[in-house]
Amino acid sequence: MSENTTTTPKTVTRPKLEKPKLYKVILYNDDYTPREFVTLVLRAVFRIAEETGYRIMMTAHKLGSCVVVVCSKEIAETKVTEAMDLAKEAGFPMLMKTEPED
Ligand code: TYC
Repeated sequence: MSENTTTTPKTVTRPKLEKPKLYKVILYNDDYTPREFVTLVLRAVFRIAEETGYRIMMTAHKLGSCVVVVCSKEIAETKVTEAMDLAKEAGFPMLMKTEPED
């Protein structure tokens, strides 16, 4: 048999790349934050159009909570901090939380 045969590998191994985890931003209803303020914050912080923001706000108002966006952990946490800082400054108890997507 020849000494200089070349062999082709039968299998190719690729390193498994972890899919980045996604996080939900959830808006919770309360009895004190004005509807207009919630809609305004959704527009200012999440760049959500007024009509969509109104629908998200009304869903939280009626059902108790609503998913605002799904994004990376870092963006979700930054946006929640920005939104809740605005609420705190204005003296409203508006609550948002991040939660890993299942
Ligand atoms: N429930 C509030 C009101 O009637 C409005 C509201 C909606 C507050 C959604 C928070 O996440 C919220 N003024």
